[in-house]
Amino acid sequence: MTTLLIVNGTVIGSAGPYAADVLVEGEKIAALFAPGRGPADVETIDATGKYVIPGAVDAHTHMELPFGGTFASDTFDTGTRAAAFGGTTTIVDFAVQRTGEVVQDGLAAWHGKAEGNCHVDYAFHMILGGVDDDSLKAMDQLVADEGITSFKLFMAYPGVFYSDDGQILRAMQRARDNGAVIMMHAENGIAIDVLVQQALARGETDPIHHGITRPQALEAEATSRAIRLAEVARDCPLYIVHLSASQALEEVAAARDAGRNVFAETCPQYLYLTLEDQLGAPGFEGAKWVCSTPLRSKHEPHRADLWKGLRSNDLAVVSTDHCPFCFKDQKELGRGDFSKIPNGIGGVEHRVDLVYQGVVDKQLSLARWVETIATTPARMFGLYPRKGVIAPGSDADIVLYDPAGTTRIGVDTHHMNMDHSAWEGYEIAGRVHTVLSRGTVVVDGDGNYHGRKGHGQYLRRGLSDYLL
Ligand code: DUC
Ligand code: ZN
Ligand code: ZN
Ligand code: ZN
Repeated sequence: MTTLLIVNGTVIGSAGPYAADVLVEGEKIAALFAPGRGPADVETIDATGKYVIPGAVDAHTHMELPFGGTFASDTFDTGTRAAAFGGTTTIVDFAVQRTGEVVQDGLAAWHGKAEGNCHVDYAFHMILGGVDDDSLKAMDQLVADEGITSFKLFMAYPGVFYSDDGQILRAMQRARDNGAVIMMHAENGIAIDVLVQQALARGETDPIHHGITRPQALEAEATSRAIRLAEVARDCPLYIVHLSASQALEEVAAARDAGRNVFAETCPQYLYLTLEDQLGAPGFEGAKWVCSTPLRSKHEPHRADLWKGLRSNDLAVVSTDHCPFCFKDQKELGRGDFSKIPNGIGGVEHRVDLVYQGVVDKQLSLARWVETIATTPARMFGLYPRKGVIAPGSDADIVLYDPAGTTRIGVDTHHMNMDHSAWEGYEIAGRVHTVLSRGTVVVDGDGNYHGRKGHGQYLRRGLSDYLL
């Protein structure tokens, strides 16, 4: 059993930073000591000048997601290795029940993709591609037996993942009964499809029309409708995914102020990137920034509002919605028709750094950085206190973060299986230094990789800490 002591670092906890030495025994954190008070004669890692934070938890990834006739380009192997490089030691990916498929068959297929291939620990949410009597029964079984305690529904993508309001209400009622969380892709897909067809009929085929045909009003409307449906389902816990815009945030904030059990996440792309970045890209290259919900205009206050939402806790979590597609042969499927561009941005490697940039920019405290990328996602999805905290008994998933370092993001240095980066040329003041996954150093301070495919284990999750 390995025993090592992380010395001289500054641990970031929910109450803020404090000096402590962290003892790791085997795969667990064994104890915290006042600086210098830990055992002698054990191997040490010197964390002088570093923040010691829990390994980050990305609660929203899509490895190998089938979309628009192709698949997200990261496998569980490449995607979780990239995650490790970026300080993310747990992912919660979305297993998919395709419409017409048995839920458990979809889950088995996802286990087949992930098992033995992951470099860091992983868990699943379940996407319900069709709500009916069988899938409702399957929800109970997944919660009781499979450690899957959250289900994602889509108000977008009619004909593919889409659920209508009746289906949504039934799934919410079932979740209220079995203790699960409902995660919602909140965009009015029926109305969006009308706008898309009208744009194409006018000959508006460029990537920028993806965002223009998904106005924030249709995100806000769907967010509001989901909140009301959850209210009718006796306050089924509702978690809005990839919230991108001010009006949708207002709906969440109003619901929370009214005491509803509603939560939301945003993603780094909405905190930094804009429709104008996409518009400024030459030719068809704007396709690199096609994702749903879409990037929003810099001439509206979305980004400032999202940072404010993270401070106020109206936004509880930052996840990536990591859904990479290569430009060549994948994004290019939509040349001449933006609606055929596979939707998604790859970012699983960069969330810890990009949210840390918010600390540098005085948008977030250190404690809030750690909460939004690690502690709250762990608590929200039933992984706490095994994950998301530096505490005795927790898994020794630990990141040493160097605030004096620099991170340059680009296709030449990233580890994701993508031929471009949505963040090309970004430079961040701060760097992931050392990464431990269950007591094993997987990335050392010089950036060398010591992890391996198969080290990552499947995590059966408990119920959310946020159930009423
Ligand atoms: N949005 C994306 O950008 N990609 C995958 C699915 C989704 O909802
Ligand atoms: Zn979505
Ligand atoms: Zn509020
Ligand atoms: Zn997603």
